[in-house]
Amino acid sequence: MAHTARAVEELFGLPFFDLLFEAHSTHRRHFNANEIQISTLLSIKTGGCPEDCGYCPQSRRHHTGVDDEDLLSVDEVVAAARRAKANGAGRFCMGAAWRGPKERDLKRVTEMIAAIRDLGLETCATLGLLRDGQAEQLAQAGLDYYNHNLDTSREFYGEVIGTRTYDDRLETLARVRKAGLKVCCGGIVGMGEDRRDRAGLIAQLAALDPPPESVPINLLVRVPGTPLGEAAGLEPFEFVRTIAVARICLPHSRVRIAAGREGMSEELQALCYFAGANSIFAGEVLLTTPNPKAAADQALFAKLGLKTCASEILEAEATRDPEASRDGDSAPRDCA
Ligand code: SAM
Ligand code: DTB
Ligand code: SF4
Repeated sequence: MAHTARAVEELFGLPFFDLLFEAHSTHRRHFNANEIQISTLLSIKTGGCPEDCGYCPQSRRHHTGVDDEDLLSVDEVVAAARRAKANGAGRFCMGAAWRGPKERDLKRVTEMIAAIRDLGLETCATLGLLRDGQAEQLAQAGLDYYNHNLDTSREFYGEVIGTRTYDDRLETLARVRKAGLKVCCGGIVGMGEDRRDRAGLIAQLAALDPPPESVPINLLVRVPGTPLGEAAGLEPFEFVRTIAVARICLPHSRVRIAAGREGMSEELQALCYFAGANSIFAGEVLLTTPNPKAAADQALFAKLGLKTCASEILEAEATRDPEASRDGDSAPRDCA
């Protein structure tokens, strides 16, 4: 279904319970509403990034105390992936503070991907802009997902990022799709954008053809020393509305509460899960900022009767059911 930005903005304006009812009904039609997918994040190359993203503690233009470190070794990353698997993660995501990968670095990342997939984990990488042929190299190594966010609406984008354009990002997303990778693409809210921008972002995500399989919604983590370190923040019900609208407009996608869960109450997270969020990052740090402890997440899941799901892709392969991990299936997806 095509969603114009205006139509999406109208969804935002529904009475809260009407919006939640529609979102939760959509959620149940396409997913098991009691299951959550868990990804673990690792920063494989931290800090010193040449880009100027106004929210990011890893830009070398901002003074945040995040040091410029080298790309980790394959052994270090595989050891972290083993720990993640032991802690119940189904997907292992690697982030690098680059504008985009250099060929030599990409080679090491492809070795990491192959080794992690051998452990029985889905793999995801977020390495910045990709040039021609790089997405294919990642696909060949066995990468499942590539994360590259649009971050906000086209209109608000220039307020936050100056060193690469919205179209640069769309181009990378097209390369990722063309190489046969699954797309993980979302954005950030709470940067001082208005509702129209949040609607514009979701309309743009829903207009990707096909839409992203995975949609991270980051609530800005305000890091002192970044231009957005003192942003006003977002009213919690507006965050729930954003999740709900994303669920309605992207009915087949996994919607993830990405950054920003640290500091959210259990009740707020529960409302987000009811509104259609069905994925999180687990582990005590995201890339450089804190995230809730695994034990706190598990305690909340137990209170809500939520189960975590293992790897959808690898399970589907194991049962030789290639349809199970595809978008567009009409039966609710059950991934445990
Ligand atoms: N350097 C690569 C890039 O930008 O494409 C990959 C890593 S970058 C840190 C991945 C995403 O993290 C960004 O697109 C942004 O959406 C999110 N992010 C970064 N800093 C954040 C913050 N302070 N709060 C919330 N999300 C953040
Ligand atoms: C995404 O959308 N959010 C994650 C992941 N993709 C790479 C990153 C969040 C980073 C939050 C700030 C930090 O920890 O440095
Ligand atoms: Fe660099 Fe990515 Fe941070 Fe932008 S979001 S400054 S590209 S690490």
